[in-house]
Amino acid sequence: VKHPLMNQWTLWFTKPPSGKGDNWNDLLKEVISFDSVEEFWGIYNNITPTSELALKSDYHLFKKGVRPEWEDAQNKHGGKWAFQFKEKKMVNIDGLWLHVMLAAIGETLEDEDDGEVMGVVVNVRKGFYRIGLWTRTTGRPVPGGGDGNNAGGKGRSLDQGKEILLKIGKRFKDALGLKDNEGVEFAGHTESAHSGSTRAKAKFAV
Ligand code: M7G
Repeated sequence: VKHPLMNQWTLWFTKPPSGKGDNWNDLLKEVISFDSVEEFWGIYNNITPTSELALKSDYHLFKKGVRPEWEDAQNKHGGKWAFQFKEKKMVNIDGLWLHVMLAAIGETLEDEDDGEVMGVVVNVRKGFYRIGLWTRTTGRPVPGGGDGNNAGGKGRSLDQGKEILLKIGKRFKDALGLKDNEGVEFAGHTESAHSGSTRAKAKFAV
């Protein structure tokens, strides 16, 4: 028996640069798509744990049809919630990443008609791990909206849009088991792209 997920998901991997001249696009690889709980575990049990990946690797788990890139039509007006775990030896990154993936595919990070969650990401870096959650909007409705429900923030006021993003940020923070004083920060992708790094100035935090 297969237990279907609400959405189809695709796992992506960013491999570390092998030399100079590698650009973002050469390094980003689509791994596999799935739409059931059983397939998820089959994949999870057969891929390298985050804790064993080389520096500059990423896993991205995104809704099928959305590339894990700022440039994707469904991301270009969006942003991300993120938290950096700086004590790499102390943190159970495999457990945290599993928990966040299960929250994503189990659809517990947002309410059914929010249409905000695009995917989740783990970055392996020198000095930290970072887990992120990408959203379709930055709280304001996007041009053209998107498919279905309130996707793209259609028919939302600015206050409602921001409230939904803050709610998602809190659920993400809970999924990561963070303490009150450990804030997850939100930044729009446009700011990230312009600063040349995702360590862009946070727009808000929870
Ligand atoms: P990062 O992996 O988000 O954070 O971005 P880091 O600075 O902690 O490593 C690292 C770099 O990867 C960026 O400065 C970009 O050069 C590239 N990069 C990352 N993302 C998510 C994208 C993307 O969506 N599109 C493009 N074109 N480059 C990206």
